[in-house]
Order: sequence, then C-alpha cells, then structure tokens
Amino acid sequence: RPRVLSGIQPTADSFHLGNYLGALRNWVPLQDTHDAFYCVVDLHAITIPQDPAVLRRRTRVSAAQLLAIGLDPERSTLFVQSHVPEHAQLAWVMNCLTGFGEAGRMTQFKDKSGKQGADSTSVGLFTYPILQAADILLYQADAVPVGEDQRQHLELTRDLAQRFNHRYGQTFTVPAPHIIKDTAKITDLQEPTAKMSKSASSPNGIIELLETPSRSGKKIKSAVTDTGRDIVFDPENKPGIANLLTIYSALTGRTIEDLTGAYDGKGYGDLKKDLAAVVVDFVTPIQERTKTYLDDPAQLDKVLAAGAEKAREVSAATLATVYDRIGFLAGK
Ligand code: AQP
Repeated sequence: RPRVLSGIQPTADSFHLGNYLGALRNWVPLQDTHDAFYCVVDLHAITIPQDPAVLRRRTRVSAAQLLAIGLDPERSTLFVQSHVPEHAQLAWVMNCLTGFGEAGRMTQFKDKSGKQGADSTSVGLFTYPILQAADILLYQADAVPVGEDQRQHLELTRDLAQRFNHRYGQTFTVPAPHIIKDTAKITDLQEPTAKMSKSASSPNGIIELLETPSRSGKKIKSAVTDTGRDIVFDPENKPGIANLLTIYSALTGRTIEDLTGAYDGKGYGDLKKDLAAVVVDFVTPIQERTKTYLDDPAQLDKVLAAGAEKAREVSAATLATVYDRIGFLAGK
C-alpha cells in the first residue's frame, strides 16, 4: 500500500477548524487506503518557547483529539515525534544537505521571524522545514495530507529527497502534497483574507474544536462579513461569507450550490445562526470522546508507546540505509 505521513504541533489546548478541515479530516479516510503514519510533532513545537508542563499536557490533548476525530491505532500508526529519535537524527543529515539561502526563502519562517525579531527567533525555527522533510522522508511517504500553507515546505522536502537520491543513489520516495482544494485555506473569522491560525489570529478569529458551544456561537455570529445582503459564494469580493459557506459545506457534506440555493433571500444572520448549530453538533461528540481519552492518560500513553514502536521499525531501517549511503562506519 502507498504510505502517508503527516503531523500536527501540540501548541494549543485545542485544534481549530482550519487544522481540522485543512488537514486532519483527510487523515481519517487515508487509513483505509494507505499505510498511514501520523504524529504529534513536539520537536517542532519547541522552535518557539514552551512551558514544560503545558507542552506535556498539550501533547496528550493533541493525541486524544486525533483519536476522537477518528484515527484508529489499529488501522494507522499514531505516535509522538520525540519518541522516535530517528527524526532528529535524519534532520541533521538533511540540514547538511540544505543550502542556507534555500532555507532562507521559506515564507513561513520570514513571516514568523519578522514578527518576533531576529534575537528572539531560534535557529530551530529556521530549520523547522528541514526537520519536517526528515519526518516525511523517514517513512518513505508517497503523499502528505496538509493545508495550503505547507505547500512550500513540501517542495523543499521533494528537492531534498531528489538531491539525496542524485548524490547517493535511490534512497527516498519523493512525496507529493495531498491538499484538498476546497478547504485548503480556512480563513480567520475576523480577517477573512488571512488564514485561521493559532499564532496569528485573535481568539475571536478561530473556532476551536474543544471550546464551548456558546463561545463558538458568539464568534460565528460576530464573524466579519461585507455590507451586502446576498448569500453567494464569491471568495474574491465576499471572503467572509465564502469562508462561512466553505465551513458549512465541509461539516455537513452539502454542496455550496445547495447552500446558496437554500439561503437565497435569507440574511447573513440566518446563515450564521444555522452554522453555529452545525458546528455545535459537529464538535459535541468530538469533545466527549476527547474527554474520555484524557480521563485515562495511562492508556493513552500506552497507545502512543505502541505507535512509536511501530514507527521505529520503519524509521530505523531508513536511517540505517542513509547512514550507510553517506559513508558513516557501521557501529555494530
Ligand atoms: N487555516 C488553515 N486552513 C487549512 N489548513 C490549515 N492548517 C493550519 N491552519 C490551516 C493545517 O493544519 C495542519 C497542522 O499544522 P500545524 O500543527 O503546523 O499547525 P499550524 O500550521 O502551525 O497551525 P496554525 O494555526 O497555522 O499555527 P501557526 O499559527 O503556529 O502556524 C497543517 O497541515 C496545516 O497546513
């Protein structure tokens, strides 16, 4: 079976709808068609300062949410990145293969470091996409299900795989991005041309999977829209309404045409009220299941330990080949 690999950072107490609709939702069906590896990328999380107790909590909360949205450890491999040392080991090799200028062209780094200033930006944030390349290449992934913001990082991963293969002989599968166009960029409710983002959006701009219905309802009702009245799908001129329709359609399976037809002649208020109810119906069972997983942290840790063991079977084999190809002496 073809392989997929994807990851998510444990940098918030809840995933948001951008994470879910852009990436996580697509992880679930891939369990049936692919050999799927999914990880909570805690090594990536420390590219910005993290409180140790908070990071530990968020790593479990992230894993619990992934199980709650439908990842099944029997059908996929779910693990925590730091449990598999080969990620950091291959990242070093990839660091040495990446040009400084090449890494410097990553727009996500430029955006994030620009906001923080050079002295509070870690070298880890700079090499973040190179670690990401290692995550993917270790598993020989054919496809990587992510949101649109990750496209450039995926290009870098492909370049590094090809460069290594060219220099040392065929070693890595060159992965393709798996990006679902309709939901590849869910936007900020308050700033509907920017992506919904846990670090850049205001709290009112994001809908969290684990927040209370009254909170998400209020945010949807105060979402920024234009001054017109018509409910039409026009991302260019009506990005706020288009974003609400995209979310509505993705969560219900109703087409955009069906929705615009149904809301013909109705107002923005009606759409927002109904969407708030759709969101609540959607998140309520996820919240319940997340809580159940978190109520038994020992069991959760067991699932993650078993996942790491499965992941290491693949990652250790890839790393051994890489070390041999680049000329490291066999240690044993
Ligand atoms: N707004 C979004 N629309 C579609 N997909 C999105 N993703 C994130 N935001 C959107 C996708 O979510 C996955 C998890 O990515 P991550 O753990 O790296 O989270 P992130 O990209 O760091 O999420 P944020 O909220 O955007 O955090 P910051 O602000 O820290 O960058 C990825 O597949 C991503 O594409």
